[in-house]
Amino acid sequence: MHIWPLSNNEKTDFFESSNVETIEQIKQEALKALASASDEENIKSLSVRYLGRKGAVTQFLRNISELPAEQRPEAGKKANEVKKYLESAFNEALKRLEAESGAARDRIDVSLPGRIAPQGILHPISQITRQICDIFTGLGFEIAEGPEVEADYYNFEMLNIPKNHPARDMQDTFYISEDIVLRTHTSPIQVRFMEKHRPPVRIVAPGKVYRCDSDLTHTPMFHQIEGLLVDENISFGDLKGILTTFVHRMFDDQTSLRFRPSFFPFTEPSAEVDILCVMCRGKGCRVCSQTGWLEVLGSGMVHPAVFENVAYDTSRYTGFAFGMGIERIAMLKYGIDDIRKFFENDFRFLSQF
Ligand code: 2U9
Repeated sequence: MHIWPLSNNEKTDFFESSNVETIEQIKQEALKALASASDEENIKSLSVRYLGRKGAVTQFLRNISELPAEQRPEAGKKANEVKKYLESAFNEALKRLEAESGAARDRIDVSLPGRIAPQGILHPISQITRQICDIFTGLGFEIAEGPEVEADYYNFEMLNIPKNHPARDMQDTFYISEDIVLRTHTSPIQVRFMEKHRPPVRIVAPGKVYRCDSDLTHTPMFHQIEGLLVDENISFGDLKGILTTFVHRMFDDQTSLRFRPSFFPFTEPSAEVDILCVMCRGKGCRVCSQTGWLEVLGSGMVHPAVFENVAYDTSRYTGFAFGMGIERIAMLKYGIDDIRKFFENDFRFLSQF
């Protein structure tokens, strides 16, 4: 028998067969449909189809009054039982579905491959700084650090660079106030260290320095590493020995050095150090401006005036100091021609190191 959908012309048949058998058929058909309902929407529409205002069970109940009087009590009882039974069957089915989808949501598939987090690298300047520090710590030096915002006193005065000294113009200083500057070199670290420690002193001082300068080879902030060795009987020969070992370890044993006389207020005598061009090996190229040599370091014997400022006995102690720009060393080591590349944070550039 066809139970659903009920159309007006089917109504008559339905009345006539409206008895216990019919309501049982409605129940079986509803349960069959429920068994193949796969989602919440299906179940809810079945609930409307059988138990809703115009649903089959509701219609059946409504039409009981038209049955012969003796059939009414049993049909009514049975129809109410079916109604309750289907209500709870639909509710159960909805609950079961919810529990199943919750379990699926919470389930973790441990066989799925893990997500690989991209791994960063140290900035090339940090890598070169570490390499340089490692070479000097291997030679018995300690690492020293100090403030980037520095007193004029430590950045200049203590290093034999008085106010109005022409050497101040060389360094294009950023002034915070009349007496406070952004350090123009890492030398004040070494002055502060000498104030606190008696010789022997063997330190390297790496860090950021600031100069009001910007072009292809200069940036307002760059990195330096300076070294200081103070003890009895330290000579220019020791300076040459340490710097030669450093250059050979940083580049290779074939990289010769050339010491040229120079001037710095804090060292006397002073020398600039050239290395054999790492690109053309002395033949002459664009990088070394056809000279075959590259300037990489400044150095000298510490000026006695600097020792006097930190109350070191100049009749007993001598020492040497040196300084280099870390970007310059990194550019030569990696063949980079524009210093600004280090500061643009272009990951395509940085990820090559
Ligand atoms: C103290 C005494 C002496 C450090 C020195 C240089 C020479 C030098 C430049 C290299 C390239 C700076 O980055 S750069 O522009 N440095 O030429 N620096 S001697 O002399 C000192 C330091 C501290 C107490």
